[in-house]
Amino acid sequence: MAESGHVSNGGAPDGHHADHHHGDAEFVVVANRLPVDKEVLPDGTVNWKRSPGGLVTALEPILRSQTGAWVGWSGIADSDDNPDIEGIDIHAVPLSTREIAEYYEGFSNATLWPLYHDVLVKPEYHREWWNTYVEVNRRFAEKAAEAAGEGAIVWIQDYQLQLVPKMLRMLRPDLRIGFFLHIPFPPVELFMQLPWRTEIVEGLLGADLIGFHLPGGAQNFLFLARRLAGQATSKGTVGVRSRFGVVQVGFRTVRVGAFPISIDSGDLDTKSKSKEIRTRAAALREELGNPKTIMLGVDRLDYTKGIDVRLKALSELLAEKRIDPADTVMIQLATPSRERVDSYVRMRAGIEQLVGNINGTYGNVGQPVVQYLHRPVPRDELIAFFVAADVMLVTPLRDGMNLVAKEYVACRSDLGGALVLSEFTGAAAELRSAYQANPYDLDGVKDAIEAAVEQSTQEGRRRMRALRRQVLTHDVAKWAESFLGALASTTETASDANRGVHLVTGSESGTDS
Ligand code: GDG
Repeated sequence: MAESGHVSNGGAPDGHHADHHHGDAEFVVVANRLPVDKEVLPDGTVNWKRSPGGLVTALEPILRSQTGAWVGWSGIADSDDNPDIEGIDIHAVPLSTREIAEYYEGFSNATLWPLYHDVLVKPEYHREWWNTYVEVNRRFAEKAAEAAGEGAIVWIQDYQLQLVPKMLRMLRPDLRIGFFLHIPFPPVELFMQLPWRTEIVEGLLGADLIGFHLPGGAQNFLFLARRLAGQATSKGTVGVRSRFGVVQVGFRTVRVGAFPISIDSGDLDTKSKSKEIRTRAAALREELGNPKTIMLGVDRLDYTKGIDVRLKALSELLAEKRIDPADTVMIQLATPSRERVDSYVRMRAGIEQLVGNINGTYGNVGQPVVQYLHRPVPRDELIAFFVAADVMLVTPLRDGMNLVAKEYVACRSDLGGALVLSEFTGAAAELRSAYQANPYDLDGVKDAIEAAVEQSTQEGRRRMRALRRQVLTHDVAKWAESFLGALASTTETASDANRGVHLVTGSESGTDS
C-alpha cells in the first residue's frame, strides 16, 4: 500500500486482530508533537521540560484522571528517546531526518498548510512527500494501536495526521476515535487541487467524530465527503447520503461538528492581576519612554498571520500623520517558525525590510517606532506585554482560531486596551466587540487601528467587558469537555461502527455567537 502511495479503499476488518498486543490506556492523545521539549543542561545532562501549550493544559487533568497515554514525536531527528512524564504514558514516534523533511516540512507545511490557508503561498505537490506522509501516519496509527486498551477513546490532533483515523480503525475496530483539525478546512474549489484528496477525506472518515473550529469548516468537509467518499471502489459503490448535515456512508456513523478552541482564561486572568506582572508591565512602559500608545503584535513568524498587513497600515498612518511617531511604539514579537521552509525564509526578509523602512523613515536614534524581536519570549514576559499594550494587532489573512486574541482579552481584567482583529480568524466569530477589519482592505485596517487608538475610555471598557464575558465563560477545558462529550455520545457500538460511514453536523456544539 505504501509503495503506490495510496490508502486502500478496502472495507474495514470485521473482527479484532487477536495477534495485536493491546496497551492499557483508556484515553490516548495522538499529536505530531509530544507535550515535552528537550533541554540540554550546561553540564550536558538531558532534561525534558513539559511544553506549556493550551492542549496539554486542557487534556492533562483528563489524562491523569484515567490511564492516559500520549503518542507523538519528540521534536528531535533520529532519536529513540522516550521521555518520561509523571502520570502520562509517553509513546514516542521516532522520525528520521528524511521523514522530517518530507512528512513534516514538506507535505504538512509546504503542501497542506498553504492549501488549507487560502493558497496564500502556492502549495507544492510531490509524490515522495505524500508517500512519506502515508508511511509516517501509519507509524503513528500503529503506536496508538499499541498504547490503547480495549474500547479506549483516542483523540487524534491536526493536519499532520489526517490518515490516522482510518488506519487506526482498521487495526483496532474496538476503539472510539475522535479527530480535531486546528487549522481551517478549505473551500471545496481549493481542496480539489490536492492529488490525494480522496485519501485524505477517507482517512478522516475513519473517525467517529470530526471537529473543526467553525461551522464553515464542517460544511466544507461535509460537501467534500459526499462528493469524494461516495465514489466507486473495488468493492462496489459505498452509498453516501446526508440529512440535516448528517451524511451516511454505508452503515457507519461519523459526526462532524464545530468546536471552537480556547485558552486557560482563568489562569491568565489571575496571572495578569498579580503584582509581579503589573510591576513588569509598568516597567516595560517606562523602558519604552512612556509613549501615549503601545501597539503589540505576537505571532509565530508565518505568512498567514498578516504581520506585513499591520506594518503597511502603520506605515501609511504615519505617512498621513494620522499617527504621531513621537508618542507611538509598536512591538512585534515574532517567534521563529519553520525556518527551513523556503516561503518562510522569503517572508521573513520581507517583514524585516518593512520594519527597517518604517524605522529609517520615522524613527530617531534610540527611539525606533517598531521594536521587533525574532525570538520567543518567556510566558510571564508575554503576559506583561499583553497588560502593557493599548492596542493589540491581530491581522491574519487566514487563521483557524488565533489564541493570541483570546489571551490578550483574558489579560485585561482592568478593562483597558483595544483589540484590532481580522475577520478571517476563527476568533472573529466569537469576539464581536473587537475592532474588526478585512485584512485585504488596507484602508479598513487603518481605520480600525485609528479607531482603536482613539477610543474613549468608556467605549474601550464597554467593548472589553463584552469580549471578556465570552472568553472567560468559554475556556479550553470547556472545549475539551464539549468535544469528548460529543465523542462519548456517539451511539453505535464499536462493531457496528465498522460497516460504513455516516455523518452528522454538530448543531449541538456550534459557536455561541
Ligand atoms: C494553530 C492555528 C489555532 C507565541 N509567541 C510566543 C508564545 N506564543 C504562543 C501564543 C499562543 C500560541 O503561541 C500561538 O497560538 P495561535 O492560535 O495564535 O497560532 P498557531 O501557532 O498558528 O496555532 C491557530 C491554534 O493552532 C489552536 O488550535 O488557534 O489558528 O494556526 O498561545 O501565546 N508564547 C510564548 N512566547 C512567545 O514568544 N511563551
